[in-house]
Amino acid sequence: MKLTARQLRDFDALGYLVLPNCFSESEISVLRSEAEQIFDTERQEVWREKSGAPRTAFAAHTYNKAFAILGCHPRLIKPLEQFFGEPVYMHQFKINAKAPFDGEVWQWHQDYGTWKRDDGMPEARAMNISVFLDEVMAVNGPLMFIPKSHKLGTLAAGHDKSTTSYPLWTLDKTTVTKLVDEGGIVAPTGKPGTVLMFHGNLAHASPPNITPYPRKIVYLTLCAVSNHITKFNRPDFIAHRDFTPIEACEDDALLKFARKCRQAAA
Ligand SMILES: O=C(O)CCC(=O)C(=O)O
Repeated sequence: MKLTARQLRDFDALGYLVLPNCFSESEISVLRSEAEQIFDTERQEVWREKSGAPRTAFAAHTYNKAFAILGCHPRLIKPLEQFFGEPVYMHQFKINAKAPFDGEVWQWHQDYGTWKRDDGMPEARAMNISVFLDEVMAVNGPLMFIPKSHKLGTLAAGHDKSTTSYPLWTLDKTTVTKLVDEGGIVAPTGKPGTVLMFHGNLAHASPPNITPYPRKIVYLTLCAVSNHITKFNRPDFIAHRDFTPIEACEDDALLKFARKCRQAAA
């Protein structure tokens, strides 16, 4: 999958790109059911909300076959190789659950703020490319972006270690108000299989999910290999230390895996 000149221009102007219908329901349904099984396990990589509901499963590409395939899927790897003009490695991989009724807030932040301060990533030459496993709606805790905020570099932030179970460098209310005056707020929605890529400096957040609708999203944080991290403060299942360039798998690898799972279950 190659981004068009128009898509690259839109990304540069706004800081994000929505790519609907990237993965079929057959591909997504196997990922969805594997994610649910992972969230049911007690592993150090599965973090929970204060209520005990699942929040994030880190590094599933290292212990689950379906997510290992997704972690090298050409529909995700190729656009970012194209964007950075070089091979990429996996800086972080997470499945965020945003559980029905219990999924908590993600405060306003820029991802690169954390990658720079905690992981010593030299430049904002990494970004999230995410895949919706459930339908993301206006009401079930969608990601909210402040368009154009990626143009302002890395902003001052405070280290929030208390609001949720996951420490984050967050933006204060005055900063967010100024950014929103300029760019407004958008909350991209979409069917399962939608892909969303966003710049490492794009300010974003998500509200709690108080609906019965699940909202699972997988995030691959892909970093240009020459821009690998230099500090190792966080556990390696959160900030990976393997800077090997990812080699993309075949485009139909997930479909073949889904078919095998269906045959095994029949
Ligand atoms: O999944 C979400 O709702 C937010 C995730 C997020 O902001 C992040 O991973 O940086």
